[in-house]
Amino acid sequence: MKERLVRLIEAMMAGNVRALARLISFVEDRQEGWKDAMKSIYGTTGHACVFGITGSPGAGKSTLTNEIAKRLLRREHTIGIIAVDPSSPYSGGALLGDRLRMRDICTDRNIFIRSMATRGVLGGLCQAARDVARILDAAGKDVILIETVGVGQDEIEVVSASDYVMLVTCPGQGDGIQAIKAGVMEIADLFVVNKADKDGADELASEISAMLDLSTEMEVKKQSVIKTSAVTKEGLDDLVENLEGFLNEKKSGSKRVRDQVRQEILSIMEREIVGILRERIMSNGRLEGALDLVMADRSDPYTEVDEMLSGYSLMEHLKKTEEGDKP
Ligand SMILES: Nc1nc2c(ncn2[C@@H]2O[C@H](COP(=O)(O)OP(=O)(O)OP(=O)(O)O)[C@@H](O)[C@H]2O)c(=O)[nH]1
Ligand SMILES: [Mg+2]
Repeated sequence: MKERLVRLIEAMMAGNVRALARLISFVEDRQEGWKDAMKSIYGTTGHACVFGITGSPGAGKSTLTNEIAKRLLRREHTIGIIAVDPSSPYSGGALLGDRLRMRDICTDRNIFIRSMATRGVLGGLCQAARDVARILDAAGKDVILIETVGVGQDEIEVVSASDYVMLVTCPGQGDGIQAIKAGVMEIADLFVVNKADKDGADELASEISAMLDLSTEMEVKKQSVIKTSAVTKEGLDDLVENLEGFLNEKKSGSKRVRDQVRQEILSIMEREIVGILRERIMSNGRLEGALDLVMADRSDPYTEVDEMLSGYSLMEHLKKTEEGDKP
């Protein structure tokens, strides 16, 4: 590893905030040596507890993140926040909005906030968020909050990069729990009904509890439903106590860690392979050639992908060899 990188990592470990920011950018931008950096810090990680905070747009995720962070800081935790920005990396509007809402905590030196764009992240948001979370972990943050956007596949993806998932809902979004996307309900460890100062919060909380009673009959997991309000501050301390409960659970050795590392390995591998192939077909004209054929109705995307892949001896190799199959 280059001397400069070694020094950067050392500075980051010693608590230098600028070094932390630079290392994250270095890894995000895939600068030469990024993987060595990840390898070298990996052994120091695994102590932080990562919470994914998801839920419908406008439910209050940023507001709650802010309130949670303030309370955790008071309880002497060090915090990293990863805000996943729904807008394109070129506009930055939503990002600024979130920064403003989080401004109360921006100045605290025990907290580090990082925004990430959902688009343009090569190989997926999930691994990108994971990398950043690992770096924050190495920098000594003991709680990492990942706020995701409430749309698309990204929220499910980020969920798999988290130790625990908090689903934020609020009354007045029309169709009640129908608004909660299938698949997310099962993944959530904690349900928050925010904007409890508004009408309909009690009904929504009961609806969710009832649904959980039905769906968890056969499972051991028992999720809590907590009502909160950023206006009246109701439920916020309760919420933070719940989060600390998860922190302690993680510290005492959660059984999910192995599953997570499995996902991590698969995700890194996918990113590597797809990254190489994607770059290749984009730079050698193969992609555009395939596009021409499909657009002219002379082929279809499935055939083109088969053709592209069969052109690489690597793929043939992977399909038949046993060499790489040794445990
Ligand atoms: N009445 C009331 N308003 C709230 C509460 N919490 C948040 N809000 C308001 O709801 C709006 C959305 O809050 P955000 O925290 O930005 O919600 P979000 O889920 O992060 O939104 P996106 O990131 O855009 O999806 C803001 O105007 C907040 O001031 C609450 O407890 N009660
Ligand atoms: Mg937000």
